[in-house]
Amino acid sequence: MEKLKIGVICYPSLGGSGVVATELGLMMAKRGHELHYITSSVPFRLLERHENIHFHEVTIEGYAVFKYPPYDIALANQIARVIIEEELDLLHVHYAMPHAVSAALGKDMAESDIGVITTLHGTDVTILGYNESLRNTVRYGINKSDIVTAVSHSLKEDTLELIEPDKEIRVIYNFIDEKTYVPSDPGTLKADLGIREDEKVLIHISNFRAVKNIPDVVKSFEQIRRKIDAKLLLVGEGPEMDNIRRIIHELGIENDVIFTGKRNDMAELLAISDMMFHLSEQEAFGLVLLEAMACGVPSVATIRGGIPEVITDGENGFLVELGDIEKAVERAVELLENDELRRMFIENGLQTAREKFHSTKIVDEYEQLYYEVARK
Ligand code: GMT
Repeated sequence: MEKLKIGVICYPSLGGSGVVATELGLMMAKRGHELHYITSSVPFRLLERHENIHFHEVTIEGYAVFKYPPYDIALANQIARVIIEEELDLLHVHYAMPHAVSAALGKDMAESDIGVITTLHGTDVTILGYNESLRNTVRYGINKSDIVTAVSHSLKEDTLELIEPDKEIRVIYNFIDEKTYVPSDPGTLKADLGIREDEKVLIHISNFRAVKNIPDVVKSFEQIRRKIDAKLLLVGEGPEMDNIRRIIHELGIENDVIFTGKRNDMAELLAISDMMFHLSEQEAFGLVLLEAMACGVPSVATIRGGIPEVITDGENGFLVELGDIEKAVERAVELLENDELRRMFIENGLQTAREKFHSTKIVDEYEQLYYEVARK
């Protein structure tokens, strides 16, 4: 098959969409395609370099004259330049806002007929879709794309309902790199973090946005630790940090909660964890749930958005209603105390990750779309 030159537009900072865009690019590069990332900085997971991966930084010069630096325009300008100079075959855009709009503008500026695939990841629809002034812009970005994908059926349905686009939406699930996310030997990490061997470890990984509903994680944990010796690992950082620290202080559980900050050793952190706690208000997919599953860590999570497409309640994890702290505590204690149940969830979870979300299958699906829109 012909090797393609693919322009990738994504958010380079902490977040599942950047992770998926990066892992997908690395796997495509290994298949011989040439990837051109057009972003404001090197995507944070692009640690593993590959000769087929190139980076084109978006910079904004002379922004002091503007009240708001026009990033979207600068991005469009860079997209146009890269389309022409690198003779790209297609663009893969992650996140409708503003990337799909910048891609449409960049394509127009380049006077190009290049194919555009937009992948919807979540809050570009589930939060911005409620914003009257942005909904039309999201719809425009979607309608200007040749192919639109969503990371779950739930997100597809939300998009059709909230945005009412003229486009068909195809579902392609997220995936993880199975070489990185495997059950592994925890080494001394537990002791290094000051956790006793006999203590259970609950882990929450996110970008600490309000939508992650971390107060419920912390409040539930306070009740769980009354019954079980445990520590809570909070991995990542973001806008809710101060609020969460305040709640932890009010609950008097500072000594049992460990903030790790941003980390790249997710598999190692998961290796010392007994349970993933994820009580989001909104979640199009929940990539960290799949990462945990592949590492043999079962989750207690909310029945929201695409989460039930990843976790089947009572089979490979537990699902609870948003805000039902009592149930979340009950389920977490059950999972942490019942070894037989845990073993069953772990086995089923590993199987789900291997079969339903296998990277080869998902990367094949994207590759097929790439050939469908590529310039002939
Ligand atoms: O969850 C976030 O705040 C980050 C956001 C992103 O931009 O990466 O995540 C979204 O995309 C991920 C990858 O497809 C999904 O796993 C997350 O569920 C989705 N987040 C939300 O829908 C809130």
